Amino acid sequence: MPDPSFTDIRWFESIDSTNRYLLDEARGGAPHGVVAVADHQSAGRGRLGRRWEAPAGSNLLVSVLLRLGLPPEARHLAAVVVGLAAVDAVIAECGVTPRIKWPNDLLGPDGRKLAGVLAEADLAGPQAHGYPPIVVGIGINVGWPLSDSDLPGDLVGAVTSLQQEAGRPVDRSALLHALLAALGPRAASLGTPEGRAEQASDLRRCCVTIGSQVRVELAGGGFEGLATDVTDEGHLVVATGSGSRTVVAGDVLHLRPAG
Ligand code: BT5
Repeated sequence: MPDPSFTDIRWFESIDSTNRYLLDEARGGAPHGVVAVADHQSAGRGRLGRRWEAPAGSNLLVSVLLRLGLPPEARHLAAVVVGLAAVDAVIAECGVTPRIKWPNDLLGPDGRKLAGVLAEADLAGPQAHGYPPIVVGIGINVGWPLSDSDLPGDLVGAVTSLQQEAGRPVDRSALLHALLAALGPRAASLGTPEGRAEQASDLRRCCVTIGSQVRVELAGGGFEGLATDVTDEGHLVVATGSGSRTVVAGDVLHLRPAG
């Protein structure tokens, strides 16, 4: 059974972006827990203005509206719990164990991308407990791509799907319900510092970035170092020649994987 918070599920045959839809709904006062799902997005969003690709009817494209009253320093954990719930759901439904690449990609066993998460806060709208609602969207590659020949050139070798990894078709609706069931308790636990620390420690357990040599790309430039930990707020700690740096948001390239 899905958590009662995530029972208002609005399933669209086609929409521009489920994140855009829920941000607009949030501005109109929609409550915590509304879920938007699409068979197809005409303008699926990645982070930093990038695009999210998925042929109609093939993958799980879902967003949730979270009004958790999270203080700004803990806001990243909203995206973390969606990523962790997706890991739970993939393990339960497919028997495949994805790892998380910080900040929030799910990777298959050989490091190809299975899913991506996009969190957007409505900083302009009416706020929950003084803090903005957050829309977290996730695209999980369920039935597409079936092989590299399905992919545009720039994604060849970098992307996989649950069907490829599990070796059999995976049901999108069952995956969605498993994700929402796992998300309920994870999102609720963000209400206390202890719960937030618990989610961060679950992230540590499945974060393949920790122990990897990384390049961090930031708006004003980048740097390299060894990713050593994530903080209780879910931020990445990177040891560099000139000391330790904590990364709140940014793109990470794994230069040399852990182990
Ligand atoms: C992400 O961005 O990984 C976040 C993706 C979030 C998509 C969901 S779907 C439901 C909700 N509604 C939305 O409009 N968005 C969310 P980023 O880390 O920026 O990755 C984007 C990059 O991944 C692209 O520039 C491509 O290189 C690559 N990419 C595009 N489609 C992909 C796919 N299906 N699988 C793997 N990689 C993909």
